[in-house]
Amino acid sequence: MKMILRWFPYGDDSVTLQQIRQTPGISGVATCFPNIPVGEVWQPDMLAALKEELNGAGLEMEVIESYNVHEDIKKGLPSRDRYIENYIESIRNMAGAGVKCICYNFMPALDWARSDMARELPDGSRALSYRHSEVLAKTPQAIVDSTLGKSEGFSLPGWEPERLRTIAEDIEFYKGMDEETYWEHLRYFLAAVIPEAERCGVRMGIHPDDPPWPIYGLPKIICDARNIRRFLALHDSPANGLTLCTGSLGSNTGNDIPAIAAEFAGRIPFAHIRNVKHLAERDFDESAHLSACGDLDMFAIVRALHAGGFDGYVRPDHGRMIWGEKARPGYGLYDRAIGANYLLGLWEAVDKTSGAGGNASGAGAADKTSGAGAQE
Ligand code: DNO
Repeated sequence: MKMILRWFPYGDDSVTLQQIRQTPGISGVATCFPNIPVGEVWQPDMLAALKEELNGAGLEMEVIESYNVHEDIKKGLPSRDRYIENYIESIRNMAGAGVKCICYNFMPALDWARSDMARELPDGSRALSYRHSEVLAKTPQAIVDSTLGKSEGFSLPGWEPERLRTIAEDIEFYKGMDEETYWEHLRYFLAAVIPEAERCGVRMGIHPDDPPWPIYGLPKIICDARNIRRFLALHDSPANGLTLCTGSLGSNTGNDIPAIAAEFAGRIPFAHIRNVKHLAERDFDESAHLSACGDLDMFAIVRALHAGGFDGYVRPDHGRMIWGEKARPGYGLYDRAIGANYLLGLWEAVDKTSGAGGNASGAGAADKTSGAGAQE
């Protein structure tokens, strides 16, 4: 297990690499090029330069999030083959730069959606939140505008302005597509991409739909255990995996997240671990990571991953804005640093009491595993 933080290059982040490096137990970052239009190839020289910057700061660049899938691929248009070729070329280039895991999603038109980017919680902190009726009461364009308007000047992953320009047409387009056709488009993509990823030693981790239920008539497919099972079987390869986003899947109160972690642990290259607090079935706030602050049992999730032999990357997910911090919504330093160390603490406790001897690695963790079982 390696603990990492998400970080955005080219001055597009309020958090510095030194701050990340000084956060105990963090071995590297999950990063991306939000400035490159979706569908273009990520060239070796950009990847090499970014890797050098990160390594120079004492951090690894083994995870890319998000390398987005062009809408034409999701729509199944004839032009998809050209975009798939570009996708594969980028995977090769990433592997050449030492990338081992790529997080992507196959959500139509919209990436994640929230009704409020900075809802004030009772303790005065601010968090992303979702109220189903508020989302449905607004047009998709109004959601896009209010989301982008609350970005504190930073790019928002999955909400690239050039992609969102066609949001209304895209949503119209998908209205005519049934879920089975959408599954077929995903299968087509995997059939082309996964063998190449496998050859390159890269593990792909699809991000679940967020929220994991249909909005605006868009097909949502990566949203529960049954569909994750179907997805993994579409292309049965260790390179075809799931990004376990506990907050996305956990927004659906019917999902048993520790059970999902247990069942799929070996096919999870990357885990985004965060908590959610429901106010109603489809209304939730993103809470602090601690189990006591939300509805998810973080200990049970970490224990299930550990027991399943999880050997991927973990990052704390969206933090709240606390202590007066101003940052990209969900991606400030303080709450994520607290979350990361809470999760590292859980992992250490599970590891030392499991008798398994530990499979932790990552900065600051590598030296702690020896003799773990001996203390029982
Ligand atoms: C939101 C993130 C998502 C995620 C992408 C992966 O903060 O969890 O944008 O990175 O869906 O492609």
